[in-house]
Amino acid sequence: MNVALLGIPMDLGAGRRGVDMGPSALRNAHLARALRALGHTVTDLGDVGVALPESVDKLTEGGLVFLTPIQEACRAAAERVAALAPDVFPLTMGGDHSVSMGTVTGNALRLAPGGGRLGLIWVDAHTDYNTPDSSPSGNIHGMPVAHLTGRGDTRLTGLGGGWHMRPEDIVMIGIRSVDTHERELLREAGIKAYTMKDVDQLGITRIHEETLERLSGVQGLHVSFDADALDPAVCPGVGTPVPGGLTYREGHLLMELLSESGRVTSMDIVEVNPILDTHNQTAEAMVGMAASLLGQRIL
Ligand code: 6HN
Ligand code: MN
Ligand code: MN
Ligand code: MN
Repeated sequence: MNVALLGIPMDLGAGRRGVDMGPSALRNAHLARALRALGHTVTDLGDVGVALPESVDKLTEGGLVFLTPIQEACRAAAERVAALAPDVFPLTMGGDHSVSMGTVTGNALRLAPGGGRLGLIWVDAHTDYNTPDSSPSGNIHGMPVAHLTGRGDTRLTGLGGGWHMRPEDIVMIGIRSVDTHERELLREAGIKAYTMKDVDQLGITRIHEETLERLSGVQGLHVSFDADALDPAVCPGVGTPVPGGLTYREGHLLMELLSESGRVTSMDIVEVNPILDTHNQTAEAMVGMAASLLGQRIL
């Protein structure tokens, strides 16, 4: 496969600094080499330009922290991804999770003019379904899924022209932290979310089967993998750690099964924060997840 790496070194959507160094940490953990070893042709497209927080004068607009520079970076990411050939597998590297508003939009626009029917597997401790009104923090990394479905500030819901994600084409896995009003919004929207309780009770195999069954009608499938979905023992280098996450094997099994399905067409790795990490452990774990999704097998 032709894999294109693209970094979006942005920490503007998170409440703290450092996650802008995620793409460097992933490159340093030999992401390209790991994928080449699997037989893929890997092209590193470099990074999308992102404004520095120090150079932005208007910090908060309508309850959204760093709205303008985040909108600009997401638009740039969407354009870069949308321009890639249909047979290329974009592996986009955050950055905080707000980058996925751009990458998911770009991948949908790649499917069809005006945006096709993309399935979204959101692997995360959080549902990231806050709107500007429901958000307790104003941090946009807690809001990307709501905006992708067309809820929230028009400057972020408009990234794909008129295109939006269908809520029924979204499945979340690894969930264990949801804000009060966010929970109501998620229920109203009818988005399927597998909590850690579901992971414990059903197991990854059944969740994988149900997920692909639910997403059987989509044209492409995007995996957005937030490093905080994995347990903080596996991925300590994240800004919003939550105990009780996916084990190392649960993460790999999910990626291995998705890989075997042959249906995944793009991936994000987000929220890797080397400042909070030990010895780049989090980036290394996430390189392993990408390798499993792109065909690495034990035997
Ligand atoms: N992430 N629900 C919290 C908020 O501020 O909206 C945390 C969001 C975390 C987002 O980890 O991608
Ligand atoms: Mn997230
Ligand atoms: Mn998260
Ligand atoms: Mn478990």
